[in-house]
Amino acid sequence: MNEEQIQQLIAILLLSASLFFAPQIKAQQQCDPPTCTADLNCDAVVGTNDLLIILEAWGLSENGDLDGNGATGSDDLIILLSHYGTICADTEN
Ligand SMILES: [Ca+2]
Ligand SMILES: [Ca+2]
Repeated sequence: MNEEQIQQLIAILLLSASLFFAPQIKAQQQCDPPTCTADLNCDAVVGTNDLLIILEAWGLSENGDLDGNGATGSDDLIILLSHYGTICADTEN
């Protein structure tokens, strides 16, 4: 499987995931900058809502940009997945 096929597979998986989750969960507002890596909506957890932000921004905007290249794509998804489930420490303390 070459890189293009992998990207297409990822896109299909993302579309499936967004269709599955969209009726139940709407992406939350974003914070800038994130309080911890990949926590795009600053709810102190790296999870579904952060994934939705990436899905909505995929190829369209930098809203889900995690690697700082100015676009949202597979590299950002990989970063999010590597942190998925992380409970962020309270940065206020
Ligand atoms: Ca989050
Ligand atoms: Ca990026």
